[in-house]
Amino acid sequence: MLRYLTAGESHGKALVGIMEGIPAGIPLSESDFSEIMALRWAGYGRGARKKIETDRVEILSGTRNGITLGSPIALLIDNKSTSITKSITVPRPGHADLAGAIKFETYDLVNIRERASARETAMRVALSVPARKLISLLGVESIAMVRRIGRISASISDKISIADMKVCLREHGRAFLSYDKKAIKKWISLIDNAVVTGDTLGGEAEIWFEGLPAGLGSHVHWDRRLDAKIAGALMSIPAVKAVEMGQGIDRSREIGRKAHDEIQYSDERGYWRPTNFSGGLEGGMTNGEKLIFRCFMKPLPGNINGFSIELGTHETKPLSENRSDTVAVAAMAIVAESVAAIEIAGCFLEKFGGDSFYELQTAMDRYKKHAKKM
Ligand code: EPS
Repeated sequence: MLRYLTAGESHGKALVGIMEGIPAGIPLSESDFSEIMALRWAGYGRGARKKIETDRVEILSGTRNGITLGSPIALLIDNKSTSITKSITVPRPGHADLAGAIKFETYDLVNIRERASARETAMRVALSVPARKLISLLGVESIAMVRRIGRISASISDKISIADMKVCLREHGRAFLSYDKKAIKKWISLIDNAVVTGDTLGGEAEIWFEGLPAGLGSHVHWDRRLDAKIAGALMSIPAVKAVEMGQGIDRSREIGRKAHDEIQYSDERGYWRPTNFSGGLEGGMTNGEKLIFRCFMKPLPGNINGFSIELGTHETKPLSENRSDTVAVAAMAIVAESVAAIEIAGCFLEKFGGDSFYELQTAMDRYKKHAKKM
């Protein structure tokens, strides 16, 4: 079983995280974190905070000489921006402010928004690194892309392999997680315009995982279904309001014959499907095809100018000036890929077990040989 916890307020001293259940024998050092942590900040349209934080991850426990021990892995990210002294009493619509204040019986909204902030996702991305390493050693690759910002969609060819897509993104659109130059051009003016008008934007991300064996997750109980685990993890990302597995929305409009992926067999590929409407998931389990899902983010409630009702006085007051991102869809894409990687790593551990990576790999190799013969 893989479990994790995070703690830390947006402008508190630090973010901390603990992950328990990663087996022994996986190479893990602090340099493994830098690329993905930088990618979470890379998106165009992020706020001033991006320039302040370095998001360097320190490993406090769980490794020795750069190898995991099988004991809990504790991580720390220092916050550079740490001063919030003034209280805030006018709740922002669309934020955790009001519901949180009522729930915790506080008149100071800072107490709520500091933990509700998406800053917390920095630690979840950091905690995904041991999980990402585990699944990558088992042959799994993944990628996160931006599919839409506001109403402007980018094209994403499903014919491109993850390896080629990574090269495209590096060359053309790291800050947008897209290779569609036309869409990127339109996104830039859309975002620049939103900065000028003091507004925010939402959008949609698409994530792929390749190399997953059939049979991760389980149909036998609701809480073991991989699609449920991934959807739950995605919906826990701040500002995410919807999730789609494969072409779930589009195919719900079709007749049954057009909604399911035909099964075929060849000696070199084993069982395979010419289409992938299901996004690689059937009955709550992987089916061996590429895992594809989408995650939808509402426009952030942070920057918006306007009025709201003050706590206690019930007077209409202007919203206090609030520093925020204009758009964070690219960051959300990386967070979505990260939390899904953790769920997938958990399913590998559930299926193949093992205190050491060697044990896990041996069990998986046996399973793969058996699956090929079926
Ligand atoms: C956030 C507001 C902004 C964002 C922040 C989320 O922070 P600040 O108020 O300090 O400028 O930049 O995101 C992060 C700090 C991060 O690491 O992603 C909010 O109100 O949720």
